[in-house]
Amino acid sequence: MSQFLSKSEIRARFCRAMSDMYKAEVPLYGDLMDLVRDVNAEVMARDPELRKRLEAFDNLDRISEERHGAIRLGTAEELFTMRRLFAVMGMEPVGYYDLSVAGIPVHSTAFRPTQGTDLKRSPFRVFTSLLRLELIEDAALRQEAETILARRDIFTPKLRELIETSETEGGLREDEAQIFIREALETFRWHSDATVSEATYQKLHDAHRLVADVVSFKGPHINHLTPRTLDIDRVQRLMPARGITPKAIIEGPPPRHCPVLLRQTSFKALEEQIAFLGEAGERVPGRHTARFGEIEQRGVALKPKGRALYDTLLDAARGLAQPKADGSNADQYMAALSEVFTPLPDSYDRLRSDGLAYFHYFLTDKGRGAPKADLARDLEGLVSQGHVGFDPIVYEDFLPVSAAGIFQSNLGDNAAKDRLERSNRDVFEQALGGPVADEFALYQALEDASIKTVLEEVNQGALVSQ
Ligand code: OOG
Ligand code: NI
Repeated sequence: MSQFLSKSEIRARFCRAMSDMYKAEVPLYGDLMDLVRDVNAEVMARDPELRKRLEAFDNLDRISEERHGAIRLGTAEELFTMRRLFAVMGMEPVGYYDLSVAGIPVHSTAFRPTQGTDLKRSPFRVFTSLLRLELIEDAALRQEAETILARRDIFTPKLRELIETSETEGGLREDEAQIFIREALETFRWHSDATVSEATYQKLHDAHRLVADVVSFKGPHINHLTPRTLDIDRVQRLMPARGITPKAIIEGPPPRHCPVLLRQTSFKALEEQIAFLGEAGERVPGRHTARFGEIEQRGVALKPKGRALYDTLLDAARGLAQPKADGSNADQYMAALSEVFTPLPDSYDRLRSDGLAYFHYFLTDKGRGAPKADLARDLEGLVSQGHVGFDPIVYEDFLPVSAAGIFQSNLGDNAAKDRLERSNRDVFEQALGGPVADEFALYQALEDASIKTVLEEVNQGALVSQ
């Protein structure tokens, strides 16, 4: 039992190690982190109430830490082993994202912690995509890509061994966990030496830029990390002054008093020096664009009814002004977004009473001090008496339209936008080796658990009189 390091502790340490590695690999990402930290400090200085709330419910030292990263895998076996790797850190696959609708040849899930206490310790998650090789039309090229991918092993032997140890023993000890983190980093590390010739790279690149990114390298380099910001609009505005070029618009809902779901923006991927494989094994200099930095700001998780409304409103906004990659209509799009979103109530009271969002319920001080006989027996009664309060449950997942926007801004403006043949969730889950969890069920379980606790507290010692 206690001989094992907790899975959350391993995840938190891994997240920090990955952050250090990525800052060293992509210095501009370090600049973005500095900006995020400065803006977060400013926001807290401006808003002492917020600072107090964050102090109570979060860890102030960790406010600006990474909340997610992303990788792209090439084969079913890689996805299968990746699920086992993330399980060592208490991360399970949640949700299925079909990016084919936006012309991106991948389907994806998010590996993340699912329990309240684990999310609190470290909410770090990894958006994980599997390339859909079947979409390469040229049969010879598809075959070539498959052969190249079959040759690589993205996991070190020691890592494979420790994944198995964790599975059979139920966890890793301190010394094993340290080695696990070190070996796992190898999987996510950048390799500037391509495993293919320039000609092969070009063919893969012409099929789709993502295909070249996944197939041409030794491993699934982490392609971005994403810290949390307390004011995403401000960071977006300040990026250029720090020499960082932001994508044209912030993805997700408009700015609101009561934030919902997820807002995110990124800086454009950098063009980096790489080396192709020459005919006689020599290195041929080249360039590749893949890695970037992102920021996110999360709000309350929406119930299916709220989410359906969000999807409808987002569609409507995009109908009014399709955001252009060059940013020329960014203001127009943001204005349309704010305008169109007015039907989604901007108060937690309404979001709750209309059944649009998930909340965590708790006994208030007033409720705690009240004579038992005065307490209502049902949740709504308790809430209207002020004996029970509620806090928004934070959205922990991703949004397919937003993810497509992040992908596209980093694949260059000429990335294909045609719809592709729809992806197949069964194929994905077969590769994964199990089903992905349903995000709505997870939020509902968190809400239900808080209601159960509150009602138990209310009923404790109370006479059951009938
Ligand atoms: C993943 C892009 C999606 C997000 O935050 O929605 C994503 C990728 O580029 O591999 O990270
Ligand atoms: Ni991301």
